[in-house]
Amino acid sequence: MKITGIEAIPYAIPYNHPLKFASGAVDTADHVLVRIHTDDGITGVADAPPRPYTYGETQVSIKNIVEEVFAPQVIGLDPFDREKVHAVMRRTINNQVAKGTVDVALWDLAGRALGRPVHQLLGGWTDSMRVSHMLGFKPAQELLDEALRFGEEYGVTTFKLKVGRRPLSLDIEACHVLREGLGPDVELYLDANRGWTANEAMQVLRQTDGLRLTLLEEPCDAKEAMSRRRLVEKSPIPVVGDESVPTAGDASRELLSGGCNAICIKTARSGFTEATEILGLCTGLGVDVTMGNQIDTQVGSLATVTFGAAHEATSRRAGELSNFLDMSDDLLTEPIAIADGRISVRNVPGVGAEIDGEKLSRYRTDR
Ligand code: MUC
Ligand code: MG
Repeated sequence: MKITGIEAIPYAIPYNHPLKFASGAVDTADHVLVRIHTDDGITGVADAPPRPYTYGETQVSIKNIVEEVFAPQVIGLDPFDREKVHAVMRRTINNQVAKGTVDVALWDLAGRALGRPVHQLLGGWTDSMRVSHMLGFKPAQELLDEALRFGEEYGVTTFKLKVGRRPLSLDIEACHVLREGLGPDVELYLDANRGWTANEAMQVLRQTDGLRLTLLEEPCDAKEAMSRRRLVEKSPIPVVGDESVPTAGDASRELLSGGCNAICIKTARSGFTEATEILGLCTGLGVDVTMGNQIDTQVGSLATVTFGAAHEATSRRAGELSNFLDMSDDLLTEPIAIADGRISVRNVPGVGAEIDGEKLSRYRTDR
């Protein structure tokens, strides 16, 4: 089998409820759908969410790098020779989301060609993942209302609160209101997207002591190495690296230098291949992992479930899988359902994302 073409299709689907966080905000899913075609007529598909404020990539840059830089060197290769495709992509630095999306599309293609679900090819540990819902910036009472609604409607019992605001009292109050309103059994953890300094993060930890928060993600910029290390040493809860660790090399640097002691894995920026390397590093070192969300569509969320459910360590904690619910529409022919707080893998060949052609025509922005 040979790769005959790669399409990177820009599209835009508005959000009904924008998500705001310390490093940015999303009100439209202006993503890129990547399709890899072969001479066998089999096509692999994956979704790229550009996050300029996190990785510097845009919708235009992802389309360009995939179609103009990667595609000419990858066309003609066997899609099963993934390492050769990665060798091509390694010649371009950064561009993690573009690379990760090509990788997921290759795995999807492989699954379709072999007639096997990719969650099985990757590890086949379980068939569903518990869902964690990400709460963006809002007044405390609105956060509580949203969390209660997710509990009632979907059975979700784990929430990641976006923090990193100033004054710190905004987030401290939100933590207290959520814990009081949700009761002791709901899991709550924080993600500051580098919004604070390490010392501010310490102050928040002191003032939320007793609220049983479980994780603190990307509290400050990991480049502030000395203060970040001090925070990691003193924090009573694991400090999770997210945007500081898109590659296995980044993860090993941050873990070994004490910049974090847990890792957020995101298939959107690491694909399945590099996510597997990061996971191996973490399980080898005895470090906890979470399956993160890059504010993914349903196509992207299926990739996260596929990888997360494939391995024991990634399915231990709830994965961040529900923010597509805030979108006005999506591209799948069959929407993802959240039942009893869980999302199931799709037992079909590939990752399971069947794209609705009519919807893609409606939302694509290149025609
Ligand atoms: C997260 O976990 O940080 C926000 C920006 C981004 O790239 O991902 C999201 C969620
Ligand atoms: Mg994060």
